[in-house]
Amino acid sequence: LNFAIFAEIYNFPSNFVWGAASASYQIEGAWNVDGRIPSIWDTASHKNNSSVVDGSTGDDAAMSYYYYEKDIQALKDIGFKTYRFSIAWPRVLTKTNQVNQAGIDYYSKLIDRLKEEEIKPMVTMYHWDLPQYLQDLGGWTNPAIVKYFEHYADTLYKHFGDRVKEWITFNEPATFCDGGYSWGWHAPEIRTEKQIGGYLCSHHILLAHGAAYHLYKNKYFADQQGKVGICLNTGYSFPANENVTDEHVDRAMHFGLGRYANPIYSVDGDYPRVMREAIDQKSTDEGRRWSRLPHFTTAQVESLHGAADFLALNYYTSSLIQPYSHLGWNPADSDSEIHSFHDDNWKRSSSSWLVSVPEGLYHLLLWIKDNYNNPLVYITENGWSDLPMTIEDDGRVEYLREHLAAMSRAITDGCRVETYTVWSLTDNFEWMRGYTERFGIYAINFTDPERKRIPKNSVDLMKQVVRDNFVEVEKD
Ligand code: PNW
Repeated sequence: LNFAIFAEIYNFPSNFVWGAASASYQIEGAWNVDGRIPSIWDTASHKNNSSVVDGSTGDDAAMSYYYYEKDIQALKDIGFKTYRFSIAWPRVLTKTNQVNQAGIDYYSKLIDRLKEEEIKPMVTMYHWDLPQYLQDLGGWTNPAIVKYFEHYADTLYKHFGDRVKEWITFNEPATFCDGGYSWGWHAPEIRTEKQIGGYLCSHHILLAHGAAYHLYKNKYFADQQGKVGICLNTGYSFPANENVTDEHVDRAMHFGLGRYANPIYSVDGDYPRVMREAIDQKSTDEGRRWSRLPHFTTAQVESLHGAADFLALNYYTSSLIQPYSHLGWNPADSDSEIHSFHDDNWKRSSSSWLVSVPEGLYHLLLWIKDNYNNPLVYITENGWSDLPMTIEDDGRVEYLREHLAAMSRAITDGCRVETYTVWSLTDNFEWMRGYTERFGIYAINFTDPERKRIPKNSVDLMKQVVRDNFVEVEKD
């Protein structure tokens, strides 16, 4: 049986950039060496009865602090031209906001080595490892943090901006703001009533992003000529049945993606109107003196509006949606009053939240094009989980094929997607799931002191895609 005969081919533009992604706390290890100060993930994973399911930590992880050459080799073997990694804030600045030279030296070395191999560094400034001393001040719920982040960004531009031309301020605030400050299932594990903490977090994240963006434009752009964006994650919301309208879909999208994207990328700026009105009204009804969703001043709205050179998008999965009003019951206390769930037919990964919906990526990209005036988009994460040491990772191969095909179709339909970095280069510390769920295209046995990077079948797929600039998908 010749596979090619039964395959459809999806092409990519000739200048398309392929790569892989990672994050500091998930891979580096070396948590207490060379002046690194504690982060909220050290606190969460070290405490007694931690919420990490297997009781593990990122203390050693993939040991990329020592074995970064193995990561570079793994990228090189595929032919990847970009590497998205994050810098650990607790490695590069001390508690008194002085430079920690050892931390700077580590990233400088990594960046230089990547450039020698002609792999472009794409740097995330914040992938969830907040210095613990800042959390002790309230973390992202305290407006004072905006200044700390701006100074951190300044430090990164100053030391690395000569070589780094793609900056991502934040990774997935939708995950860590509500996870960390509303529901409490992510570090710093704080629960607050009715998302008050999560809304404060997203508000200050947006202001901190704006500050970092304008700092770059005013102080560094003339010399460094790079781009600054923010990384947002969302699925697409499919109507569960014919009674669910486009308005419901837009409402779900605005409460999810729009909460972060509208202030920066929409035509008018500021939070989505549906969100503003709903939360203000509920806050009044709850007897509050002010809204749970903070307000931007007019100057802040204007300053955030257009404050990005690209949109970094993480896409994993999608949902079916139905408004509460159709259900006649309240499945959850949510401000959007939209219930989302999975179709039983969607293929399941090893992560309970992750089902395969390639069509969602296609619809999401078109929704972004239509709602945000067709911004430049980098897909900075997309990936699939399986069990440890699954080298024959056929589930991932199929997931990646179908999602790359969906991306190709969106590009054909006018979306400006120019880069794709798969999540993740290697197996790593998967947050509260510890080492029980694996996202790498290279496997790691975490009891192996050498942390050998072992190619899974998806490495062969990515080699072929990079070489040919097309992907084949089996026909039904
Ligand atoms: C992302 N969801 O997190 C993160 O950026 C990575 O650090 C992480 O390892 C990866 O995806 C896999 O989990 C997400 O529930 C966490 O939809 C949860 C969701 C999406 C992304």
